Amino acid sequence: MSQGKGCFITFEGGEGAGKSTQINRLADVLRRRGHDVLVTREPGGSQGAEAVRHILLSGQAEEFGVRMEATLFAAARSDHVEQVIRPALAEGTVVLCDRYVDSTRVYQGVTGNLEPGFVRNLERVVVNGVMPDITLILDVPAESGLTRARKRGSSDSAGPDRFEKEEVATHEMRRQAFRDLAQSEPKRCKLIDGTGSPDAVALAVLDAVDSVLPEPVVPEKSAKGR
Ligand code: T5A
Repeated sequence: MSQGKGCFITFEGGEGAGKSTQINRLADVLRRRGHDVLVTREPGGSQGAEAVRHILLSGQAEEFGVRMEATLFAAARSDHVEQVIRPALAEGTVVLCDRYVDSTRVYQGVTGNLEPGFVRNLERVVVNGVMPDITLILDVPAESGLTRARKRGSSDSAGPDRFEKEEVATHEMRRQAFRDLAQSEPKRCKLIDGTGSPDAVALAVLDAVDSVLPEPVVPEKSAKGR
C-alpha cells in the first residue's frame, strides 16, 4: 500500500454514474469479509470540508471564477485528508471515497480551463502524499448519467446543483477526460463500464478491487480459545 496500513480506493465519473451506489455495495461486501471500512466523499467528508461543500455546490463561488472554486475544493480536500483519510489509513482502514483529485483535474482542469500547472501544484500540496491505491472510473454516457441524477433528484426533492446544471456537451467532455485519465495512468485507474445493471457493475468493481486489496488480518486465537 502507498500509505499507512490501510487501502485507499476512490470512485470517479460523471454525474449519476453510480458512484454512491457502488461504494455502498462494496462497503457491505468488504465489511462482511472482515475489513474495517470508512465511506466518505468529496467535497466534504470532514467537518471543515462539509462546511465548504454547500458554498461550492450551491454555486455561490461560481461568480468568483474557476481559480477560486479550485482553491475551495483544495481547502476542503486538505481538511478531509488530514482530519479523516490519513488517520484512517494509518489504522488499517479501507477508505472508500466518492471523488478525489481526479474530479478537480477534470472539472476545474479540463472543462474549467484552469492552467495545468496550477492544478498540479495545488494537488501536490493538498494531498501531501496521500494518493489512491486504486481509482475506479465509472463510465456512463453523459446523457444517461444526467437522466439518472435527475430522476434521483426529483425523488429526493433536491434540484440540480451548480455542476449538474451545465450543458450535456460539457458533461460529455468530462466523460472523455476521465477516459483519457484511465489511459494515461493505467496502473492506478481502472475504467469500469457503468451502463450495466447495478449487480453487473458491482462484480466488475469487486474484481478490480480484489487485485489490490489483501485479505483482512484475522487476529490469532488465544491458546485458551483453541
Ligand atoms: N466536483 C467535485 C468538482 O467540480 N471538483 C472536485 O474536486 C470535486 C471533488 C459533487 C459535484 O462537485 C463536483 C463534481 C460534482 O458535480 P455530488 O452531489 O457529490 O456533487 O454529486 P456526484 O458525485 O456527481 O454524485 P451523484 O449522486 O450525482 O452520482 P453518483 O453517486 O455517481 O450516482 P448514484 O449512485 O447516486 O446513482 C444515481 C441514480 O442512478 C441510479 C441510482 O439508484 C440513483 O437513483 N443508479 C443506476 N440506475 C441504473 N443502473 C445502474 N447501474 C445504476 N447505478 C445507480
